[in-house]
Amino acid sequence: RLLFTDLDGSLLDHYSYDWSPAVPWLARLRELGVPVIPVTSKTRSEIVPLRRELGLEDTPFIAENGAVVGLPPTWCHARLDRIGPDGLGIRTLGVDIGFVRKRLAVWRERLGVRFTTMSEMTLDELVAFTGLSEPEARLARMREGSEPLIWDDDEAFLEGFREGLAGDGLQLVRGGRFWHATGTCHKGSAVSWLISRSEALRGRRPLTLALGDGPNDISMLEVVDQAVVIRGCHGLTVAPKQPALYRSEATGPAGWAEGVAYWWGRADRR
Ligand code: 2M8
Ligand code: MG
Ligand code: MG
Repeated sequence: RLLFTDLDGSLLDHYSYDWSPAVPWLARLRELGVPVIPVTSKTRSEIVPLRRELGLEDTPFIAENGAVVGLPPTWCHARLDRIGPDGLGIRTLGVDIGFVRKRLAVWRERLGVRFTTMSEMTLDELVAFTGLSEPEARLARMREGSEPLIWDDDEAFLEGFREGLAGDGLQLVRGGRFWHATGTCHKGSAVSWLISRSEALRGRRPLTLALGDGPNDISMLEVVDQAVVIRGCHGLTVAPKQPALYRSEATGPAGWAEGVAYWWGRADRR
């Protein structure tokens, strides 16, 4: 079995980033040997210390909405992956951040639309807007394949902006507080890639569960066997194409624990 999870608003509380209601399930899944795989908008630099705190240092992770995949040694393919000095294999499935930023500037100029990218915000502004601490905000700015932005213009102009970016092979996905400009990979494509990797390494297809609260989670909720929409502050209005879907009553990490218990809490549901 494999469990894929969004972080902000799902495993972590949207406001406080606390995960204590999920701790008993994290411990249980660890005992059972079920990898809990973060799939997030966060950067690799943010995830590396966070997964240590969460006790997830042996499991893979997907950063920046599918642009970056981190693989611990047991998930690496000796011939295919380049393994870093920290023992972590890194796969980039997206496009270079320099290209993303360049094209954002071009379309802003051409269409005359207004938005603020994360790299244009001061550290103080970012801290105030996200509630992250200053050191955490620094790590959030170390982007490799996606740029978060705040739309300061009429929603009606979003469509034209989207079309412009699409011509460059870029897309815009909605996270919690930000829009994220990335390549054509998304959470779903990166999750599918990891499922295939697991199958190649272990010789059989795992049973998969995914949990998320935002529009950028829909693609991953659709490629797994079982899914949970966590009740959120931004309200997921689009329904994922997923017959095995549970919607939690509780929000954040309490909803996360509720969703895991719904699918995997009783032996007859496995
Ligand atoms: C951004 O991601 C969240 C999650 O969906 C959002 O869009 O609101 C990212 O920039 C991430 O790197 C950062 O940690 C987070 C902080 O709230 O915001
Ligand atoms: Mg979220
Ligand atoms: Mg997220």
